[in-house]
Amino acid sequence: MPVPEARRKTQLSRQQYLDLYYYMRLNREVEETMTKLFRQNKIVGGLYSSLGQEGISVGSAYALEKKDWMAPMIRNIGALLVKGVPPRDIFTQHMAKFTSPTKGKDGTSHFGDLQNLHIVSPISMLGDLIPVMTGVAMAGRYLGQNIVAMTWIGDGGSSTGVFHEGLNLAASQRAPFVLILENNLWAYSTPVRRQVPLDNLADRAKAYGIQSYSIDGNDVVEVYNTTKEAVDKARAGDGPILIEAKSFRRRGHAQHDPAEYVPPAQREYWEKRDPIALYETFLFKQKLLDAKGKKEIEDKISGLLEKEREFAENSPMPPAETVSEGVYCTGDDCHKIAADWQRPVAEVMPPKSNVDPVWTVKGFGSGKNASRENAPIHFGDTPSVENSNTDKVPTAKKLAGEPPRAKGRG
Ligand SMILES: Cc1ncc(C[n+]2csc(CCOP(=O)(O)OP(=O)(O)O)c2C)c(N)n1
Ligand SMILES: [Mg+2]
Repeated sequence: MPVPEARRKTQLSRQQYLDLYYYMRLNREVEETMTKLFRQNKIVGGLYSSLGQEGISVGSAYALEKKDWMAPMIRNIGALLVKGVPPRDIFTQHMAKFTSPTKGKDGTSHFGDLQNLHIVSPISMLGDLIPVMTGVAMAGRYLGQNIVAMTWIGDGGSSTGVFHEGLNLAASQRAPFVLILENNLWAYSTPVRRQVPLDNLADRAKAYGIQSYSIDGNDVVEVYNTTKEAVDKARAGDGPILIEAKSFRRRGHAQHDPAEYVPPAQREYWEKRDPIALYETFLFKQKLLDAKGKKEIEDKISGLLEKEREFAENSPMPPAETVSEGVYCTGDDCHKIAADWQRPVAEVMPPKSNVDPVWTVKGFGSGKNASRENAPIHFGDTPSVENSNTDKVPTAKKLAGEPPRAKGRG
């Protein structure tokens, strides 16, 4: 449902309207630059396009505050830009350069920024970010930070088990969490109608008793207004909210996919509804933008991207001797992740427990080291008595109150 223009105009300041335009144009230009780099064989990994879906990434991320958290998926470069990621990080990341956030260890967008921008890295397994970001939302509430967490999911991803588990968890915990469901009509080559028996994917929210909206994803102002309302409600304690933004994936799944399975009439329909062209018409009509202002924005973007692309192209590939570094986290010498406690630690930890820390299972004891009634849950892996560090891993017999055997294994 299109939002009446009167309502649209009262929501944002002139600068904010222009910000939305700037970020949508920047989103498109960053991706266009990467398409060219891909064709020059300079992109190392896969390249996914959000052509025609820029209004969703930009409008939804723009509704977040600086302190809020988000986790983007492959088609959310616009959300990264709005949150403050410089284009050079996106270019260097896709080119696997040593200057990239992952120091050349990834060829797509698997990077985040936990310290400053509050971005959790994408997880490739579709839907897994839903319980993760529910956890972030709950942690923020627990720590009294008054934050909202957001992530995105596709129409295909909304059919994974973890989507439902995650949303149910968020609902039952009333987590301050907003989920944007980008219904772009295709999941790889599968049309949405062949995989979900619903007209509106927002109806999935009914199963969890949470609020939902179904909106036009090609109308950036509608995306922003709806998301802002949802973010405000979630922050106020109304629980999680699902927003289905309807759109269309204008390119193939990734660069390798010509998407010849898409009916031409469908493509034609959506190409006429380009979100940037629609928004530009709106801005001109409302006298929020004119030809001079448009040229200024275009010059700003091309100037910025030229510098950022040059930086990326001139950056070195990772030195060979760093190949094994940073693959597995080795603790503080790898990177420090420490909780940023907003309240005294003692206040947020559970009361000290006097229960033995090993989980015992009554009558479940036939492992290598278990010979009596109760066994630690990993009984097969517990060290033999003479080698065991009894402070750390009590053996089955110790737990059962038996004297340890002198030698050998059972
Ligand atoms: C659990 C899981 N299953 C399959 C895949 C492989 N896969 C990656 S993207 C994709 C299609 C996703 O479609 P959709 O969720 O609609 O998102 P879109 O690509 O349209 O943005 C598939 C099947 C995966 N990454 N994770
Ligand atoms: Mg899809």
